[in-house]
Amino acid sequence: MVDDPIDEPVDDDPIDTADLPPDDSLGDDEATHRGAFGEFGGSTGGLIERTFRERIVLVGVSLGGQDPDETDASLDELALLVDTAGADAIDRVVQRRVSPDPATFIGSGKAKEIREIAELHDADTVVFDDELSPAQQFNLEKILGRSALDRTAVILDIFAQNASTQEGKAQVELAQLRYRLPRLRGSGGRLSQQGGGIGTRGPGETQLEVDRRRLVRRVHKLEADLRKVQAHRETQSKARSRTRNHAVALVGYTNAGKSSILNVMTESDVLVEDRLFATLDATTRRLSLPGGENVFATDTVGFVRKLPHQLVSAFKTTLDVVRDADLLIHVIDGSGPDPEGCIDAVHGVLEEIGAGDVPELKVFNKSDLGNGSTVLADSYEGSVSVSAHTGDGIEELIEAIGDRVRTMTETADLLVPWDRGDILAAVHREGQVLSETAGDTGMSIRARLEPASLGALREYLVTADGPKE
Ligand SMILES: Nc1nc2c(ncn2[C@@H]2O[C@H](COP(=O)(O)OP(=O)(O)OP(=O)(O)O)[C@@H](O)[C@H]2O)c(=O)[nH]1
Ligand SMILES: [Mg+2]
Repeated sequence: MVDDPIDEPVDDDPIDTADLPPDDSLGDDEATHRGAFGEFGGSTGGLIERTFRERIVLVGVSLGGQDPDETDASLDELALLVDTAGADAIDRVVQRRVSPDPATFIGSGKAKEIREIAELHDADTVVFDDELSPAQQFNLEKILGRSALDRTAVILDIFAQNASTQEGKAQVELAQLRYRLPRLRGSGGRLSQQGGGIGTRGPGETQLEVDRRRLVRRVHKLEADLRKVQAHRETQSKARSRTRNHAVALVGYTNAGKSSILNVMTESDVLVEDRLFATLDATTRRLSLPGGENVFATDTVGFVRKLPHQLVSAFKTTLDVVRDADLLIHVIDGSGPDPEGCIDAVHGVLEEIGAGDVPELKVFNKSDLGNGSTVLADSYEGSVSVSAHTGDGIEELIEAIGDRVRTMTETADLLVPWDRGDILAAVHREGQVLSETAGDTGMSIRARLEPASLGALREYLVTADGPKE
């Protein structure tokens, strides 16, 4: 960055894909083009160097009347994110400002101060807790003489490391590309390893155009691929709704224990790790409830404060599961430092993905690590305290899920005459049959049905025992 010839602060330069000329320079190349990052972002595909542990200075800004404790908590989390990404946070700088500086976010005086701190520590990179515009990032790198990244870049980096399935990889790559595209011009050596073409004027501009076109094409390809996955998901979810099994989704802050809870509830072996964003792909398991009915339970990606919007939109297909669920099992680490802050952050993301109205059941996990979970469960009505490790409270949790699901359907007894095979089929299709007894005049069936189906079948009802047994 230091020897970059552009001295003037630059404006944001969002890419307008419509203006880009058609690209025929790629030819067959595209078919073998393995993600943009192998080419544009170095061999690891991440923004953070991993051949050694980078030394990182963190910068947080309390804007306006923001509580400094909040900034501090957010920086603690940023340190954890940096560590998960494989680097060491060695110092932190906190600044108070009324509003962000448009050119450098923190102001150029403060930036120079941070440069001195970074030099003192021999730091490789400065990571800002807030999202920097491409121009701010570019200008900061010039002043700091080293890479300036933001929280978004760090989270994207972790996601890139953790993605394992094709869909997960595609979603992460799409998010990374959307993040990188507007930053191509301002990017320094690390982001552009194409023979020094990027960031220089003259012939470099042409190279930049080529790079952009490639990335834009890649974005379109990924979007198309993900749309196909989404169409497939929709077919699956239609099939699911025909069987009338309810769907619950485990949501919550990253590392709260969602996968662990799914595992103990369904005796599965979904990956559990003491690291942020261990789960990126949705896994669905059948969960048998005490009343005999089944629900589909899906484990989902964890949330975090200031989750990058690029990721939220790229993970749309995964997160649709959450929006379409009948019930959310909101897992909270009851032993964590700020459970309430985590709850708020999760609610924020749920709103963002259109799942704000899905009913939720709060589950305070890790009750084996102190009484935090039980105290919290007492203060939130209808919530449960559990430990995925010891199994404490899991039975109660499953019962609570059963109770909540039961309020969504009604149990009814029906008598279906033998000559009405069509009605018999309809009961099976639309409801969950709990028992069937062959009688003289027809089949006696006890089934859970949604109010609409119940209405259509009322002719065959023997009793309907209301929403709860
Ligand atoms: N002490 C204790 N640790 C737990 C409990 N449940 C989960 N953990 C630990 O918490 C860490 C995270 O658990 P996961 O189940 O991977 O959490 P997650 O919510 O799925 O996390 P992400 O997928 O990364 O968002 C792991 O180290 C677990 O062993 C619990 O009840 N007690
Ligand atoms: Mg998980």
